[in-house]
Amino acid sequence: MKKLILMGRSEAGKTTLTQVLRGEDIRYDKTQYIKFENTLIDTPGEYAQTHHLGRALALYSYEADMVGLLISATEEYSLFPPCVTCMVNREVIGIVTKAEQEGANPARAENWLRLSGCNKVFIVDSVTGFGINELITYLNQA
Ligand SMILES: Nc1nc2c(ncn2[C@@H]2O[C@H](COP(=O)(O)OP(=O)(O)O)[C@@H](O)[C@H]2O)c(=O)[nH]1
Ligand SMILES: [Mg+2]
Repeated sequence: MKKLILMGRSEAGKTTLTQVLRGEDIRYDKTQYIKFENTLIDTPGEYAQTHHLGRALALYSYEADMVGLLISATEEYSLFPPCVTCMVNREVIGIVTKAEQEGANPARAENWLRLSGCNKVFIVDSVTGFGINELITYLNQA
């Protein structure tokens, strides 16, 4: 599987997605540091939410083959600026989480990710399993 680093604000669903991709049970676990385990790198949301820490994320992306930018489908706004994907020389994919949660608007989140430069966007729900197989297939073959 390609080595994937996940970035996005707190509560976007990064840790839950790493648990699902590893085939683990979902349990809440506040991410306090950049966690490198096998092919997945989980990051604290604070790094994406704080201007100068964002640069640390860009640097850390060099540890991975691919960057995943996450936005929850229930989110009211996007943290990622337009065309931000050019900050790193890795493939950047978009991942919309919580797609099947009540009140979700996955199309809006997908649009934000495309504006930020993601050509490929996966729409998933880690709790229901929606879209997870497509993402795993892509990580295994890309
Ligand atoms: N319904 C739904 N809830 C999710 C999903 N992903 C995460 N959550 C919930 O959202 C909360 C924050 O998730 P977490 O993975 O810790 O977010 P992180 O801060 O980005 O690591 C937890 O209560 C998760 O159970 C999803 O795809 N669907
Ligand atoms: Mg986390």
